[in-house]
Amino acid sequence: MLGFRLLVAAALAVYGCAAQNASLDFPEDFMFGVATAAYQIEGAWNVSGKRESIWDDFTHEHPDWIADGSNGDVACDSYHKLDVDLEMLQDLGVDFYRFSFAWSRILPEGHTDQINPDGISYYNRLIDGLLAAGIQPVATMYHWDLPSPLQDLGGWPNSFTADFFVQYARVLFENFGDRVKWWITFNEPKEVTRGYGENDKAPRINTHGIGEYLSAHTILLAHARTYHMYDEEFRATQQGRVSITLNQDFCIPKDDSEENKDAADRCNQFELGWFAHPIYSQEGDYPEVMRTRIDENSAAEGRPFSRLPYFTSAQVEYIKGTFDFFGLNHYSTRLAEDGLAGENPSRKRDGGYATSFDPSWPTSASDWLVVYPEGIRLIVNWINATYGDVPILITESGFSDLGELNDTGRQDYYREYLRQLSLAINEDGINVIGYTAWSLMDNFEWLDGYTARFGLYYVDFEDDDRPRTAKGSAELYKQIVASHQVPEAESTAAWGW
Ligand code: GBH
Repeated sequence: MLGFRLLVAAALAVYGCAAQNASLDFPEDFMFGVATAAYQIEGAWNVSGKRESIWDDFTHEHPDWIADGSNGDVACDSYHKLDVDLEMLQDLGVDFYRFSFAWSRILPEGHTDQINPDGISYYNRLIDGLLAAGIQPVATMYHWDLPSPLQDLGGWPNSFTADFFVQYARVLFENFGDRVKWWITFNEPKEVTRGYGENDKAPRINTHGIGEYLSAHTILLAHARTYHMYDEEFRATQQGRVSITLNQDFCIPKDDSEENKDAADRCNQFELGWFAHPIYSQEGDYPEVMRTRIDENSAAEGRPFSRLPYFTSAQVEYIKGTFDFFGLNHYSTRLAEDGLAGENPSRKRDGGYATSFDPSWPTSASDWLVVYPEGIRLIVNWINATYGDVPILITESGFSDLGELNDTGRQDYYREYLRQLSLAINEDGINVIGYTAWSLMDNFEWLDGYTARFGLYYVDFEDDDRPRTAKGSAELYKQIVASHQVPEAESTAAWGW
């Protein structure tokens, strides 16, 4: 009798589980959000005490480096349109809003001797507005806008920049940590290093092969120090989470050959493992394949030291484990093959791989972004296989076009990427805890200026008022957030999925 009752109970439990899986693509507690970054939306570049960052200088001194010669002086004018942004967020019904603090709005010179009260009060109004609307703030400390005076001292290749970052992080914890429970120290450190190595990001100092490794070294230490500071001084009272956001457009082998499989692995190690291995792996430090290849190349170049700096063993231990989740920005996928690319020397060349796209993959308004939905399932599986069962928060993902309101390309992208992500969760058992659409609204897209648009909301940059209009994708996302389900496409996608 007891056996029978257990059997019925078990059958009911299995049925209940299956019924739940059949009805929901994402678990009840899965979080949906949208993201922006300070320089890309705020404008107000020189008012209320804010001073210049390297992106102000870059765009002002070299409009010729930006596709449409534009800058973020006004952008979406979110500094003055906070209430409108909050209404949009509320309308979408998102669980969280990922935004970034502008370091030079809070500390105009980058240093803590001068704190700008207007900067503090702007972010207080944002955070309080979010909480009043039931939206969790997810705050990025650094989304690429280094205060110019710190660049004058050398910027990220200078190890002292870590000291200034930690002092700034303390100001953020002290002022906002009572209400912000999700912290991201750095957005995409790999992209930050491109400003010192690959010549396409501010401050565009091309010290390729050296500057990018020194910058990464400083950033990893700054991140770890910030994490430990939170542990020692703030965690007990504030009870939040602190991590970092790494980006990877996943590399898969161009064909089945062993050398191209190795090339794809090197691509993921040299781009994602570079930061992930020191923080998330069991053994810590840079990936072995980077250590070996860069040490060998440096020796062959006749250098007395490796271009990849060394951590002391105490530093390896100190950096290891400085996470509460894995922040991942993922947009696209690439094919990797064995070969030499990039300047000599450079990180790319040290990696010994070249990347390309399959011509059948749908394209976007950004030359680096193609649509390969399975890629998001593959990369979260790779992270889980490589670093263990860490909770993964997708902190950015999205699609660019030229600004259509009926943005079918973006709607297809979100539908297909989210379907693949739900398979990773439900079929593969990967611990993905949330997804963030980049972006809430069209904004200043770095070197592309305003030519490539990522928003769920359209922004009219010709109008002084910067009016926002919901696109089709805003409606779709709203529906997904509310139902935790990905609807079937209403019409056949132009791309034939
Ligand atoms: C994110 O970066 C940023 O966090 C966000 O600010 C930005 O607006 C958003 O995505 C959309 O771009 O082809 O070798 O020259 C995305 C990072 C940008 C990384 C483009 C790869 C091109 C590499 N990606 N970049 S390459």
